[in-house]
Amino acid sequence: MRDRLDVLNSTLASSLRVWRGTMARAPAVQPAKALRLYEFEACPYCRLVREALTELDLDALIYPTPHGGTRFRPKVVELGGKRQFPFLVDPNTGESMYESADIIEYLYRRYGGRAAPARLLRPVDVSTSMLAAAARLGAGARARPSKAPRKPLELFSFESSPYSRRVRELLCELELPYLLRSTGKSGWQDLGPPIVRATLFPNRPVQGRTRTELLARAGKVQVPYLVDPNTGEGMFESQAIRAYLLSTYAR
Ligand SMILES: N[C@@H](CCC(=O)N[C@@H](CS)C(=O)NCC(=O)O)C(=O)O
Repeated sequence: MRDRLDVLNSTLASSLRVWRGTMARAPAVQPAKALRLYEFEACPYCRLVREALTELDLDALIYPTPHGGTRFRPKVVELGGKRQFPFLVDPNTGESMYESADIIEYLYRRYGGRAAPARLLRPVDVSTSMLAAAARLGAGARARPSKAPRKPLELFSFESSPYSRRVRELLCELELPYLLRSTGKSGWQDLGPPIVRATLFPNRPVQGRTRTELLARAGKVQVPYLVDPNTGEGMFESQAIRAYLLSTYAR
């Protein structure tokens, strides 16, 4: 019951952002080396950057920096000089930057081959992202004690996915770094849960960079899908993934 309510609440958070961070369009250029993003789930500005990652179909190494976190917060001060999030490092160009609007602009121009969406709606974006964070009642805001993994985990997810959000929030609270595999939808036929797609469009071939990869690796296209290279585990289902993360990494 608690889990169902939480999924419902996560759906509300996505609705407050009018489901931005759902559809993906292939980038003009794929970065050769993974982008690095220092951020936390409950941060409204970070959410705007994560939406852009989905919409640009870009993967990124996520270094979670929740309040009270000690694993990656100091690194941001060391690299950029101040404690502010999001903070992007692009090892392909040597660029690093604060400010969500600048990061989004940079990602669109450098990798999207197109201009970023106009900033006219920026106040609306920021305020609805704040409302979405408030709706989540502090999930993905504060660090909890955890064991550090040897290698980053890997998560197939798209920003607005209500189930994926619950996994990302826990990864964030446990300060577990992960390679975010952007798994945005490739067309309107992909909208809705996997079961709807399978019923309405059973013969539609799977499309999209990570979607085809997910099908080949795990046998179906559903997010979240977590891979833990430290233990060899690979699993679907947000509830099972959360239970796994808690039993493996929480102290
Ligand atoms: N204008 C900045 C605002 C960023 C900002 O205020 N971030 C907050 C988190 S939402 C922060 O870094 N707070 C310091 C902290 O969490 O310790 C942007 O758009 O990136």
